[in-house]
Amino acid sequence: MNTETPALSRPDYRLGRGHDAFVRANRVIPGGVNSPARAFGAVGGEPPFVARAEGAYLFDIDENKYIDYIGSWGPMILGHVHPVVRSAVAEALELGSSFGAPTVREVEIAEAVVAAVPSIEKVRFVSSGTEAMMSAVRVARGVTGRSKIIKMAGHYHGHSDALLVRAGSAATTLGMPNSPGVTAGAVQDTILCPFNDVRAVADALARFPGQVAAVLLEPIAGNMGLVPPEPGYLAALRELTETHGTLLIFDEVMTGFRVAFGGAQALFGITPDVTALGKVIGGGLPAAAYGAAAEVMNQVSPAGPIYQAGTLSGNPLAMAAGLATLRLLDAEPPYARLERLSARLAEGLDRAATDAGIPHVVQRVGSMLTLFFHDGPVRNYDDACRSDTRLFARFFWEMLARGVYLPCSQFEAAFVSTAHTEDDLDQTIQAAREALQAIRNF
Ligand code: KE4
Repeated sequence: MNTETPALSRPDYRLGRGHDAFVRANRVIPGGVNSPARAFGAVGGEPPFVARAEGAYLFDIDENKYIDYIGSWGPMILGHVHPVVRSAVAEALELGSSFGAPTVREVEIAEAVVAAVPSIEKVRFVSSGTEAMMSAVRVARGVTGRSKIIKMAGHYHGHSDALLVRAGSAATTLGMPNSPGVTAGAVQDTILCPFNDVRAVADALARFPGQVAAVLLEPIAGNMGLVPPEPGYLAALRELTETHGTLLIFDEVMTGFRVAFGGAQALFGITPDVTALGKVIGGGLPAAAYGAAAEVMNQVSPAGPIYQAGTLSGNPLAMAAGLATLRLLDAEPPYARLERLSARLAEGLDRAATDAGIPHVVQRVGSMLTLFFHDGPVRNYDDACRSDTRLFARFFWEMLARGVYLPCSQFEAAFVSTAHTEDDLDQTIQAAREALQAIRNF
Protein backbone atom coordinates (compact mmCIF):
# COMPACT_ATOMS: atom_id res chain seq x y z
CA MET A 1 0.00 0.00 0.00
CA ASN A 2 1.28 3.47 -0.81
CA THR A 3 1.92 5.02 2.61
CA GLU A 4 3.62 8.18 1.34
CA THR A 5 1.69 11.32 2.22
CA PRO A 6 1.88 13.67 -0.80
CA ALA A 7 3.91 16.81 -0.09
CA LEU A 8 1.61 19.43 1.43
CA SER A 9 1.46 23.15 0.90
CA ARG A 10 0.33 23.27 4.56
CA PRO A 11 3.21 21.42 6.34
CA ASP A 12 1.70 22.53 9.69
CA TYR A 13 -0.95 19.78 9.44
CA ARG A 14 0.03 16.95 11.79
CA LEU A 15 -1.18 13.43 12.60
CA GLY A 16 1.11 12.48 15.50
CA ARG A 17 -1.21 10.44 17.69
CA GLY A 18 -2.96 9.16 14.58
CA HIS A 19 0.33 7.74 13.32
CA ASP A 20 0.95 5.96 16.63
CA ALA A 21 -2.59 4.57 16.58
CA PHE A 22 -2.16 3.37 13.00
CA VAL A 23 1.11 1.59 13.84
CA ARG A 24 -0.58 -0.03 16.83
CA ALA A 25 -3.66 -0.96 14.77
CA ASN A 26 -1.55 -2.61 12.10
CA ARG A 27 -0.21 -5.03 14.68
CA VAL A 28 -3.62 -6.54 15.32
CA ILE A 29 -5.92 -5.56 12.41
CA PRO A 30 -5.14 -6.23 8.72
CA GLY A 31 -4.04 -2.91 7.23
CA GLY A 32 -4.98 -1.27 10.53
CA VAL A 33 -8.62 -0.88 9.49
CA ASN A 34 -11.82 -2.89 9.56
CA SER A 35 -12.69 -1.94 6.00
CA PRO A 36 -10.21 -1.29 3.17
CA ALA A 37 -12.08 1.83 2.04
CA ARG A 38 -10.81 3.61 5.17
CA ALA A 39 -7.13 2.76 4.70
CA PHE A 40 -6.15 5.67 2.40
CA GLY A 41 -4.70 3.16 -0.08
CA ALA A 42 -5.93 5.31 -2.96
CA VAL A 43 -4.50 8.59 -1.62
CA GLY A 44 -1.41 7.48 0.29
CA GLY A 45 -0.44 8.36 3.82
CA GLU A 46 -2.19 7.23 6.99
CA PRO A 47 -5.80 7.84 8.02
CA PRO A 48 -6.65 10.11 10.94
CA PHE A 49 -8.18 8.23 13.87
CA VAL A 50 -11.54 9.67 14.83
CA ALA A 51 -12.14 10.62 18.46
CA ARG A 52 -15.73 11.80 18.05
CA ALA A 53 -18.21 13.34 15.65
CA GLU A 54 -20.93 15.96 15.95
CA GLY A 55 -23.30 17.31 13.31
CA ALA A 56 -21.29 17.88 10.12
CA TYR A 57 -17.94 17.50 11.87
CA LEU A 58 -15.36 14.84 12.67
CA PHE A 59 -12.70 15.37 15.36
CA ASP A 60 -9.57 13.20 15.30
CA ILE A 61 -7.30 12.16 18.15
CA ASP A 62 -4.85 14.90 17.18
CA GLU A 63 -7.59 17.44 17.84
CA ASN A 64 -7.99 18.29 14.15
CA LYS A 65 -11.56 19.26 13.19
CA TYR A 66 -12.96 18.37 9.77
CA ILE A 67 -16.06 19.18 7.79
CA ASP A 68 -17.18 15.63 7.06
CA TYR A 69 -18.26 14.57 3.55
CA ILE A 70 -17.91 10.83 4.15
CA GLY A 71 -20.87 10.67 6.53
CA SER A 72 -19.87 7.09 7.33
CA TRP A 73 -20.06 6.42 3.54
CA GLY A 74 -23.72 7.47 3.39
CA PRO A 75 -25.69 6.66 6.57
CA MET A 76 -25.33 10.03 8.31
CA ILE A 77 -27.81 12.02 6.20
CA LEU A 78 -28.95 13.81 9.39
CA GLY A 79 -25.40 14.45 10.55
CA HIS A 80 -23.63 12.85 13.51
CA VAL A 81 -25.25 12.40 16.95
CA HIS A 82 -28.62 13.80 15.91
CA PRO A 83 -30.41 14.34 19.26
CA VAL A 84 -33.56 12.44 18.27
CA VAL A 85 -31.61 9.47 16.93
CA ARG A 86 -29.32 9.49 19.95
CA SER A 87 -32.15 9.40 22.45
CA ALA A 88 -33.98 6.69 20.47
CA VAL A 89 -30.91 4.46 20.73
CA ALA A 90 -30.39 5.30 24.42
CA GLU A 91 -34.02 4.43 25.22
CA ALA A 92 -33.81 1.18 23.27
CA LEU A 93 -30.60 0.24 25.08
CA GLU A 94 -32.40 0.51 28.44
CA LEU A 95 -34.67 -2.31 27.24
CA GLY A 96 -31.88 -4.58 25.99
CA SER A 97 -29.45 -4.71 23.05
CA SER A 98 -30.30 -7.98 21.32
CA PHE A 99 -32.86 -10.72 21.88
CA GLY A 100 -32.81 -13.20 19.00
CA ALA A 101 -36.56 -12.92 19.13
CA PRO A 102 -39.02 -10.67 17.25
CA THR A 103 -39.84 -7.15 18.44
CA VAL A 104 -42.60 -4.72 17.49
CA ARG A 105 -40.01 -2.13 16.47
CA GLU A 106 -38.87 -4.35 13.61
CA VAL A 107 -42.48 -4.36 12.40
CA GLU A 108 -42.68 -0.57 12.72
CA ILE A 109 -39.59 0.06 10.59
CA ALA A 110 -40.67 -2.60 8.08
CA GLU A 111 -44.03 -0.81 7.79
CA ALA A 112 -42.14 2.50 7.29
CA VAL A 113 -40.07 0.99 4.46
CA VAL A 114 -43.13 -0.56 2.81
CA ALA A 115 -44.96 2.78 3.02
CA ALA A 116 -41.98 4.65 1.54
CA VAL A 117 -41.09 2.28 -1.32
CA PRO A 118 -44.17 1.09 -3.28
CA SER A 119 -42.25 -1.69 -5.05
CA ILE A 120 -41.63 -3.27 -1.63
CA GLU A 121 -44.61 -5.13 -0.14
CA LYS A 122 -42.48 -7.23 2.22
CA VAL A 123 -38.96 -6.61 3.52
CA ARG A 124 -36.31 -8.61 5.38
CA PHE A 125 -33.76 -6.79 7.54
CA VAL A 126 -30.13 -7.90 7.62
CA SER A 127 -26.95 -6.32 9.01
CA SER A 128 -25.06 -5.07 5.96
CA GLY A 129 -25.47 -4.08 2.34
CA THR A 130 -23.38 -7.11 1.41
CA GLU A 131 -25.94 -9.38 3.05
CA ALA A 132 -28.81 -7.51 1.45
CA MET A 133 -27.44 -7.85 -2.08
CA MET A 134 -26.21 -11.41 -1.57
CA SER A 135 -29.72 -12.34 -0.44
CA ALA A 136 -31.39 -10.40 -3.26
CA VAL A 137 -29.35 -12.37 -5.80
CA ARG A 138 -30.24 -15.66 -4.08
CA VAL A 139 -33.95 -14.74 -4.14
CA ALA A 140 -33.78 -13.85 -7.83
CA ARG A 141 -32.09 -17.17 -8.64
CA GLY A 142 -34.48 -19.08 -6.38
CA VAL A 143 -37.61 -17.48 -7.78
CA THR A 144 -36.64 -17.75 -11.46
CA GLY A 145 -34.77 -21.05 -11.27
CA ARG A 146 -32.07 -19.40 -13.38
CA SER A 147 -28.35 -19.11 -12.56
CA LYS A 148 -26.84 -16.23 -14.50
CA ILE A 149 -26.77 -12.63 -13.29
CA ILE A 150 -25.71 -9.43 -15.04
CA LYS A 151 -23.88 -6.75 -13.08
CA MET A 152 -22.29 -3.48 -14.18
CA ALA A 153 -18.53 -2.88 -14.24
CA GLY A 154 -17.58 -0.46 -11.48
CA HIS A 155 -20.71 -1.05 -9.43
CA TYR A 156 -20.13 -2.35 -5.92
CA HIS A 157 -22.65 -4.51 -4.13
CA GLY A 158 -20.61 -5.66 -1.14
CA HIS A 159 -18.13 -8.50 -0.98
CA SER A 160 -20.15 -11.68 -1.61
CA ASP A 161 -18.26 -14.04 -3.90
CA ALA A 162 -20.56 -13.93 -6.93
CA LEU A 163 -20.29 -10.14 -7.05
CA LEU A 164 -16.50 -9.80 -6.68
CA VAL A 165 -15.77 -9.95 -10.40
CA ARG A 166 -13.79 -7.91 -12.84
CA ALA A 167 -13.97 -7.75 -16.58
CA GLY A 168 -12.63 -10.89 -18.16
CA SER A 169 -10.79 -10.82 -21.45
CA ALA A 170 -12.49 -8.50 -23.93
CA ALA A 171 -13.87 -11.49 -25.83
CA THR A 172 -15.97 -12.76 -22.98
CA THR A 173 -18.70 -11.12 -20.99
CA LEU A 174 -18.33 -13.64 -18.17
CA GLY A 175 -16.57 -12.14 -15.15
CA MET A 176 -13.35 -13.33 -13.57
CA PRO A 177 -12.64 -13.30 -9.83
CA ASN A 178 -11.24 -9.99 -8.63
CA SER A 179 -9.95 -11.35 -5.35
CA PRO A 180 -7.94 -14.39 -4.28
CA GLY A 181 -10.28 -16.79 -2.54
CA VAL A 182 -13.11 -16.13 -5.00
CA THR A 183 -13.25 -19.22 -7.15
CA ALA A 184 -13.91 -19.31 -10.88
CA GLY A 185 -16.97 -21.38 -10.01
CA ALA A 186 -18.34 -18.63 -7.80
CA VAL A 187 -18.33 -16.12 -10.65
CA GLN A 188 -18.93 -18.40 -13.62
CA ASP A 189 -22.54 -17.19 -13.85
CA THR A 190 -21.76 -13.50 -13.39
CA ILE A 191 -21.84 -11.44 -16.59
CA LEU A 192 -20.29 -7.98 -16.62
CA CYS A 193 -21.65 -5.14 -18.74
CA PRO A 194 -20.59 -1.50 -18.97
CA PHE A 195 -22.94 0.90 -17.14
CA ASN A 196 -25.11 3.11 -19.37
CA ASP A 197 -24.86 0.63 -22.27
CA VAL A 198 -28.28 -0.86 -23.10
CA ARG A 199 -26.96 -2.75 -26.10
CA ALA A 200 -24.46 -4.67 -23.95
CA VAL A 201 -27.28 -5.88 -21.66
CA ALA A 202 -29.50 -6.73 -24.62
CA ASP A 203 -26.66 -8.74 -26.17
CA ALA A 204 -25.93 -10.58 -22.90
CA LEU A 205 -29.61 -11.48 -22.46
CA ALA A 206 -29.78 -12.67 -26.08
CA ARG A 207 -26.60 -14.69 -25.62
CA PHE A 208 -28.03 -16.54 -22.62
CA PRO A 209 -31.76 -16.85 -23.41
CA GLY A 210 -33.87 -17.97 -20.47
CA GLN A 211 -30.77 -18.23 -18.26
CA VAL A 212 -30.45 -14.78 -16.66
CA ALA A 213 -32.08 -14.54 -13.25
CA ALA A 214 -31.42 -10.84 -12.69
CA VAL A 215 -29.87 -7.64 -13.91
CA LEU A 216 -28.52 -5.82 -10.86
CA LEU A 217 -27.11 -2.31 -10.60
CA GLU A 218 -26.74 0.80 -8.57
CA PRO A 219 -29.45 2.94 -10.25
CA ILE A 220 -27.16 5.89 -9.58
CA ALA A 221 -23.57 4.66 -9.38
CA GLY A 222 -21.71 5.89 -6.30
CA ASN A 223 -18.87 3.38 -6.19
CA MET A 224 -16.90 4.59 -9.17
CA GLY A 225 -17.46 8.15 -8.18
CA LEU A 226 -20.93 9.56 -8.84
CA VAL A 227 -22.14 8.44 -12.27
CA PRO A 228 -25.83 9.03 -13.04
CA PRO A 229 -27.88 6.80 -15.33
CA GLU A 230 -28.20 8.31 -18.80
CA PRO A 231 -31.70 9.42 -19.86
CA GLY A 232 -33.79 6.39 -20.77
CA TYR A 233 -31.24 3.85 -19.55
CA LEU A 234 -33.16 2.59 -16.51
CA ALA A 235 -36.41 2.44 -18.49
CA ALA A 236 -34.67 0.43 -21.20
CA LEU A 237 -33.35 -2.06 -18.61
CA ARG A 238 -36.87 -2.34 -17.16
CA GLU A 239 -38.27 -3.15 -20.59
CA LEU A 240 -35.49 -5.60 -21.48
CA THR A 241 -35.78 -7.51 -18.18
CA GLU A 242 -39.56 -7.72 -18.49
CA THR A 243 -39.24 -9.11 -22.02
CA HIS A 244 -36.75 -11.76 -20.88
CA GLY A 245 -38.48 -12.76 -17.64
CA THR A 246 -35.39 -11.51 -15.79
CA LEU A 247 -35.71 -9.70 -12.45
CA LEU A 248 -34.43 -6.12 -12.13
CA ILE A 249 -32.58 -5.59 -8.85
CA PHE A 250 -31.88 -2.02 -7.72
CA ASP A 251 -29.06 -1.78 -5.22
CA GLU A 252 -30.28 1.26 -3.28
CA VAL A 253 -28.00 0.68 -0.32
CA MET A 254 -26.50 4.12 -1.00
CA THR A 255 -29.37 5.90 -2.81
CA GLY A 256 -32.27 4.64 -0.68
CA PHE A 257 -33.76 7.50 1.40
CA ARG A 258 -30.72 9.52 0.24
CA VAL A 259 -31.65 10.96 -3.17
CA ALA A 260 -35.37 10.94 -2.36
CA PHE A 261 -37.51 9.43 0.40
CA GLY A 262 -38.43 6.64 -2.02
CA GLY A 263 -34.89 6.36 -3.38
CA ALA A 264 -33.68 6.44 -6.99
CA GLN A 265 -36.71 4.41 -8.10
CA ALA A 266 -38.94 7.28 -6.95
CA LEU A 267 -36.65 9.91 -8.47
CA PHE A 268 -36.63 8.22 -11.91
CA GLY A 269 -40.08 6.56 -11.78
CA ILE A 270 -38.73 3.07 -12.53
CA THR A 271 -40.06 0.10 -10.54
CA PRO A 272 -37.52 -2.69 -9.91
CA ASP A 273 -38.51 -6.21 -8.89
CA VAL A 274 -36.18 -6.36 -5.89
CA THR A 275 -34.59 -3.52 -3.90
CA ALA A 276 -31.65 -3.60 -1.51
CA LEU A 277 -31.42 -0.89 1.13
CA GLY A 278 -28.82 -0.02 3.76
CA LYS A 279 -26.80 2.85 5.23
CA VAL A 280 -29.53 5.50 5.94
CA ILE A 281 -32.03 2.85 7.15
CA GLY A 282 -29.65 1.96 9.99
CA GLY A 283 -29.21 5.58 11.03
CA GLY A 284 -25.51 4.89 11.61
CA LEU A 285 -25.97 1.46 13.20
CA PRO A 286 -25.58 -1.87 11.34
CA ALA A 287 -28.77 -2.45 9.36
CA ALA A 288 -29.70 -3.14 5.76
CA ALA A 289 -32.62 -4.83 4.03
CA TYR A 290 -33.97 -6.32 0.86
CA GLY A 291 -37.57 -6.21 -0.29
CA ALA A 292 -39.91 -6.96 -3.16
CA ALA A 293 -43.53 -7.83 -3.93
CA ALA A 294 -45.12 -10.19 -1.41
CA GLU A 295 -45.25 -13.05 -3.92
CA VAL A 296 -41.45 -12.84 -4.25
CA MET A 297 -40.64 -12.31 -0.55
CA ASN A 298 -42.99 -15.11 0.50
CA GLN A 299 -40.43 -17.42 -1.10
CA VAL A 300 -37.95 -16.44 1.64
CA SER A 301 -37.54 -18.71 4.69
CA PRO A 302 -39.46 -19.40 6.85
CA ALA A 303 -42.39 -18.36 4.62
CA GLY A 304 -40.82 -20.17 1.69
CA PRO A 305 -37.86 -22.35 0.73
CA ILE A 306 -35.15 -19.74 0.00
CA TYR A 307 -32.89 -19.70 3.03
CA GLN A 308 -31.45 -16.57 4.61
CA ALA A 309 -30.80 -15.81 8.28
CA GLY A 310 -28.82 -13.56 10.67
CA THR A 311 -28.16 -13.43 14.40
CA LEU A 312 -28.35 -9.66 14.63
CA SER A 313 -30.85 -9.05 11.83
CA GLY A 314 -33.39 -6.48 13.02
CA ASN A 315 -31.21 -5.62 16.00
CA PRO A 316 -33.25 -3.46 18.41
CA LEU A 317 -30.66 -0.64 18.65
CA ALA A 318 -30.17 -0.49 14.88
CA MET A 319 -33.94 -0.55 14.35
CA ALA A 320 -34.34 2.30 16.83
CA ALA A 321 -31.71 4.41 15.07
CA GLY A 322 -33.10 3.57 11.64
CA LEU A 323 -36.73 4.15 12.54
CA ALA A 324 -35.95 7.50 14.19
CA THR A 325 -34.04 8.52 11.05
CA LEU A 326 -36.81 7.47 8.64
CA ARG A 327 -39.46 9.19 10.75
CA LEU A 328 -37.47 12.45 10.74
CA LEU A 329 -36.94 12.21 6.97
CA ASP A 330 -40.67 11.55 6.50
CA ALA A 331 -41.91 14.25 8.87
CA GLU A 332 -39.70 17.00 7.46
CA PRO A 333 -38.30 15.87 4.10
CA PRO A 334 -34.90 17.60 3.77
CA TYR A 335 -34.43 16.85 0.09
CA ALA A 336 -35.11 20.35 -1.25
CA ARG A 337 -32.59 21.82 1.21
CA LEU A 338 -30.04 19.08 0.46
CA GLU A 339 -30.51 19.85 -3.24
CA ARG A 340 -29.80 23.56 -2.69
CA LEU A 341 -26.79 22.94 -0.43
CA SER A 342 -25.32 20.26 -2.72
CA ALA A 343 -25.82 22.36 -5.86
CA ARG A 344 -24.02 25.26 -4.13
CA LEU A 345 -21.11 22.97 -3.26
CA ALA A 346 -20.95 21.43 -6.74
CA GLU A 347 -20.99 24.84 -8.45
CA GLY A 348 -18.32 26.15 -6.10
CA LEU A 349 -16.02 23.18 -6.70
CA ASP A 350 -16.58 23.42 -10.45
CA ARG A 351 -15.73 27.14 -10.50
CA ALA A 352 -12.65 26.65 -8.32
CA ALA A 353 -11.28 23.90 -10.59
CA THR A 354 -12.05 25.95 -13.71
CA ASP A 355 -10.27 29.01 -12.24
CA ALA A 356 -7.28 26.77 -11.45
CA GLY A 357 -7.26 25.61 -15.05
CA ILE A 358 -7.53 21.96 -14.02
CA PRO A 359 -9.43 19.52 -16.32
CA HIS A 360 -12.37 18.22 -14.30
CA VAL A 361 -16.06 17.47 -14.16
CA VAL A 362 -18.37 17.60 -11.16
CA GLN A 363 -21.18 15.01 -11.24
CA ARG A 364 -24.04 15.05 -8.75
CA VAL A 365 -27.45 13.62 -7.96
CA GLY A 366 -29.06 15.16 -4.91
CA SER A 367 -26.63 15.14 -1.98
CA MET A 368 -24.19 12.68 -3.60
CA LEU A 369 -21.41 14.18 -5.70
CA THR A 370 -17.89 13.66 -7.07
CA LEU A 371 -15.26 16.04 -8.42
CA PHE A 372 -13.55 13.95 -11.11
CA PHE A 373 -10.11 14.99 -12.33
CA HIS A 374 -11.21 13.98 -15.80
CA ASP A 375 -11.94 16.32 -18.72
CA GLY A 376 -15.43 15.45 -19.78
CA PRO A 377 -18.39 13.42 -18.63
CA VAL A 378 -17.80 10.16 -16.76
CA ARG A 379 -20.40 7.74 -18.17
CA ASN A 380 -18.99 4.40 -17.03
CA TYR A 381 -16.10 2.66 -15.28
CA ASP A 382 -13.67 2.98 -18.19
CA ASP A 383 -14.22 6.75 -18.19
CA ALA A 384 -13.79 6.89 -14.41
CA CYS A 385 -10.51 4.97 -14.63
CA ARG A 386 -9.12 7.66 -16.93
CA SER A 387 -9.33 10.20 -14.10
CA ASP A 388 -6.06 11.63 -12.77
CA THR A 389 -6.00 9.71 -9.48
CA ARG A 390 -2.56 11.09 -8.53
CA LEU A 391 -3.92 14.62 -8.76
CA PHE A 392 -6.96 13.55 -6.77
CA ALA A 393 -4.66 12.16 -4.05
CA ARG A 394 -2.85 15.52 -3.76
CA PHE A 395 -6.16 17.39 -3.75
CA PHE A 396 -7.50 15.07 -1.06
CA TRP A 397 -4.56 15.75 1.25
CA GLU A 398 -4.55 19.50 0.63
CA MET A 399 -8.23 19.50 1.61
CA LEU A 400 -7.64 17.31 4.69
CA ALA A 401 -4.88 19.70 5.79
CA ARG A 402 -7.48 22.51 5.48
CA GLY A 403 -10.04 20.67 7.61
CA VAL A 404 -12.19 19.11 4.89
CA TYR A 405 -12.57 15.33 4.98
CA LEU A 406 -13.55 14.10 1.49
CA PRO A 407 -13.98 10.41 0.63
CA CYS A 408 -10.44 9.05 0.33
CA SER A 409 -10.72 7.86 -3.27
CA GLN A 410 -11.56 9.31 -6.67
CA PHE A 411 -13.96 6.39 -7.00
CA GLU A 412 -16.31 7.35 -4.17
CA ALA A 413 -19.14 9.81 -3.74
CA ALA A 414 -19.14 12.64 -1.22
CA PHE A 415 -22.25 13.13 0.92
CA VAL A 416 -23.89 16.33 2.16
CA SER A 417 -26.03 16.08 5.31
CA THR A 418 -28.77 18.22 6.82
CA ALA A 419 -26.19 19.25 9.44
CA HIS A 420 -24.01 21.03 6.85
CA THR A 421 -24.52 24.79 6.77
CA GLU A 422 -23.99 27.28 3.96
CA ASP A 423 -20.96 28.45 5.92
CA ASP A 424 -19.52 24.90 5.96
CA LEU A 425 -19.95 24.73 2.21
CA ASP A 426 -18.38 28.14 1.63
CA GLN A 427 -15.42 27.12 3.84
CA THR A 428 -15.14 23.93 1.76
CA ILE A 429 -15.19 25.88 -1.50
CA GLN A 430 -12.54 28.30 -0.21
CA ALA A 431 -10.37 25.37 0.90
CA ALA A 432 -10.82 23.83 -2.56
CA ARG A 433 -9.75 27.09 -4.21
CA GLU A 434 -6.54 27.11 -2.18
CA ALA A 435 -5.96 23.37 -2.60
CA LEU A 436 -6.47 23.44 -6.37
CA GLN A 437 -4.16 26.43 -6.75
CA ALA A 438 -1.58 24.60 -4.62
CA ILE A 439 -1.66 21.37 -6.63
CA ARG A 440 -1.54 23.13 -10.00
CA ASN A 441 1.72 24.75 -8.92
CA PHE A 442 3.29 21.66 -7.39
P1 KE4 B 1 -21.85 -2.95 3.26
O1 KE4 B 1 -21.71 -4.44 3.25
O2 KE4 B 1 -20.51 -2.22 3.26
O3 KE4 B 1 -22.79 -2.46 4.39
O4 KE4 B 1 -22.62 -2.51 1.92
C1 KE4 B 1 -22.08 -2.89 0.68
C2 KE4 B 1 -22.62 -1.95 -0.38
C3 KE4 B 1 -23.64 -2.39 -1.21
N1 KE4 B 1 -24.15 -1.59 -2.16
C4 KE4 B 1 -23.70 -0.33 -2.34
C5 KE4 B 1 -24.28 0.52 -3.41
C6 KE4 B 1 -22.66 0.18 -1.50
O5 KE4 B 1 -22.22 1.45 -1.69
C7 KE4 B 1 -22.11 -0.64 -0.51
C8 KE4 B 1 -20.98 -0.17 0.40
N2 KE4 B 1 -20.40 1.10 0.07
C9 KE4 B 1 -19.02 1.26 0.45
C10 KE4 B 1 -18.53 2.67 0.07
N3 KE4 B 1 -18.88 3.10 -1.20
C11 KE4 B 1 -18.85 1.01 1.91
C12 KE4 B 1 -17.54 1.48 2.49
C13 KE4 B 1 -16.71 0.34 2.95
O6 KE4 B 1 -16.65 -0.71 2.24
O7 KE4 B 1 -16.10 0.51 4.01
